[in-house]
Amino acid sequence: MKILKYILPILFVSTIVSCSNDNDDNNTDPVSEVENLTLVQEISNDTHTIELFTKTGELIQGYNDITIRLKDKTSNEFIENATFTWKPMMHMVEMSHSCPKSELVKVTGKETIYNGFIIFQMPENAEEGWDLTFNYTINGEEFEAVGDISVPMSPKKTVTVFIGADEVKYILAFIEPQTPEVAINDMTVGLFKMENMMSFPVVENYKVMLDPRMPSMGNHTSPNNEDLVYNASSKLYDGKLSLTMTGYWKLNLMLQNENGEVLKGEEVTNDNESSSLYLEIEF
Ligand SMILES: [Cu+2]
Repeated sequence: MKILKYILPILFVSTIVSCSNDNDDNNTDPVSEVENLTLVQEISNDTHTIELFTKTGELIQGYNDITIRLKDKTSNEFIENATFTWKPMMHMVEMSHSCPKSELVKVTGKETIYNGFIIFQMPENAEEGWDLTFNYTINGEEFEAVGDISVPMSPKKTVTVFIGADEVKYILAFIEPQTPEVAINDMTVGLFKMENMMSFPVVENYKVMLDPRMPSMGNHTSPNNEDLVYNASSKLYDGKLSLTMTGYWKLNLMLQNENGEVLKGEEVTNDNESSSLYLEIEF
């Protein structure tokens, strides 16, 4: 009896393992490549299912780091050699528009996953919302899949749309740190120009000056912040954000073009407690 008690669980476990191996049609381990991610939803057409993943399992107004897998509905295998374009669209009462996004590319060193980012500058509301179209090619054959997506409002200001002194419409989005710490954090933002309803090119070689403040505590700042400068390899802006305590921080910003002209934002002084250009975090 005592021996049986040990053998039974072993038999049981080995049955599970062999079953899951039998059911796994794919030549790679498809679970491990998304193990730190959560499924948001699937978008399907007649032939394929696209699985959308983020860390939280949700999309939200602002920056979204999105990973996808493409599954063949007939074979249940993940497609490893597709090339993608994607097109987020907000359908508003008066007009439709897209938003800033990266390319959607195969993740280096992975078999089944593709990654990119989308910055939704507006949240959905009762009458207006977003959809996401994927156009993809597999072995020269073209496909399209489109689905509605939910983009609720961010509780903090993580993206801002404004017109600069040069009359250009800009979109500035908070990207990092996603998990702020009481420390000097690496900070990243994205800066884009709204050329028209569909085109949002990256703005290069500007500077974003940073002055984080705690309005609830005498509007104190923090030492050793570094302004955000353009990073040509990521096409984003990197700087240092010093956070000396937890709580609500207003990240006062000033945008400077390549000639050092301020296009938006004001210095924080005793008489001026915040800039008109800012982002927010709370942790
Ligand atoms: Cu909109």
